[in-house]
Amino acid sequence: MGREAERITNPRPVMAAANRYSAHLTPEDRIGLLRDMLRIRAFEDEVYRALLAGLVPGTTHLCQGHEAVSVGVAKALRPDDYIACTYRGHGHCIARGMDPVAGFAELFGRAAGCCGGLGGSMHLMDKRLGLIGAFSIVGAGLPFATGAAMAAQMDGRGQLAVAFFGDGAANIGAFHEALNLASVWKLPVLFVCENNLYGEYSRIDRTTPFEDIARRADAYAMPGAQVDGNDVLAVYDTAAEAAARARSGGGPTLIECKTYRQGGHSRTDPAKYRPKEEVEAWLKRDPIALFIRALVKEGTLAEDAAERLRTEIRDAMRADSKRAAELPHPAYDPAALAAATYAP
Ligand SMILES: Cc1ncc(C[n+]2csc(CCOP(=O)(O)OP(=O)(O)O)c2C)c(N)n1
Ligand SMILES: [Mg+2]
Repeated sequence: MGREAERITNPRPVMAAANRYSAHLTPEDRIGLLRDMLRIRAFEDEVYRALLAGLVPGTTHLCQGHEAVSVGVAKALRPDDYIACTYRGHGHCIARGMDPVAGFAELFGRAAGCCGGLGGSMHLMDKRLGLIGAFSIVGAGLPFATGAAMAAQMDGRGQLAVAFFGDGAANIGAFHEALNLASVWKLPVLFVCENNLYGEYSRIDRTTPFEDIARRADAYAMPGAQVDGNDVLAVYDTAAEAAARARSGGGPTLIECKTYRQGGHSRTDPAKYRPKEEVEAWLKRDPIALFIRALVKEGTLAEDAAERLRTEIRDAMRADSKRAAELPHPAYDPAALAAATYAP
C-alpha cells in the first residue's frame, strides 16, 4: 500500500510524546505558561464573585479546570492565526492576550468591553488578536474556523485557524461538515475538542456512542490526536505538531483534550448530577497544581514562589475587575438600537 493510501485508510494518531516540542521551552517560557494558567483561573474566580454580586447581566460558563488546553494551544500559535471559541471561551481569550479589563468590562456590559459591552460573557472576541468569534450555538464555531483556514490557505502566508469546541458539539452537524470539507481541501485548521465528559447536565455516555472523540477523525481521513488536557506541556506538544503540519500544507488535525470542568455548566449550577468520586478524582488532577508540582520537581520554580505568583495574579485580577466595574455603560439609545436591528 502506498503512503498516501495508508494515510487515508489508517490515519495515525498523533501521540503527544512523539514530538517533544516542549523540550525546547526555556524556564521563562514554562513560568509564562504557569502564569497564563493562573491568570485564567483568577479571571474565572473573579467572574464568579462578580456574578454573585450582580455585576454580570446574562449568563456565564466558566472554565476552571480547562486552563491547560487554552494555554497549551495558544503557545503553539502565531500572532496572525485565527481562533473561534465557544460560550466557555474566557480562557481562550485570556491565553491569547486579551486585556482582562476589556474582558471584565464586556461581561459587566460596559462600553470599554471588547465588544462595546453589547456581547457579554458568551461573545468575547477581538479581531486584532485573531479572536474571530465566540459562539453560543453549540458547534457553530467550527465552520467559521474552517472558513478562516480557507482564507489563510488562499493568502499563502502559513497562517492557521483553531476551533475550540466541546464533546457535545461533536454530535452537531456542523462538526461533521467542517471536518469533511477541511479534510478534502487540506485546510490549515486545528479542531480542538475539550472533552470534559459533560454536555450541560448529561454525561457523555448518555449522548455519544463512545467517549473518545478523536476516533471520529478516521471518518474524515485526518490524524486524530488524544492528549491529557490537564497537562499543559502535552497539549503544547500536540498542538505544535498539528500546527506544523497545517502550516506546511498537511491539512487539519482533530485534537481531543481530556479534561474536566471543575464547576457547574453555567451560572450557579451546583453540578450535583456528577458522581462525587469522579469530581474528586479530577480535582486531584488540577492542571495548575500538576504543573506547579512538575516545575518544582525539575527545579524551575520554588514552592513558595508559586504561591507568591498565585497571590500576585489574583490581586491584579481583582484590581482589574474593580476597575471595569467602575467604567461607564455604553451610551446607546435602546429604542434606536432596536429600530436599527429589527428594521426591514
Ligand atoms: C445548537 C445548540 N443546541 C443546544 C444548545 C444548548 N446548549 C448550550 S451548552 C450545551 C452543552 C454543550 O456541551 P459541550 O459541547 O460538551 O461543551 P461544554 O459546555 O461542556 O464546554 C448545550 C446543549 C445550544 N446552545 N446550541
Ligand atoms: Mg462538554
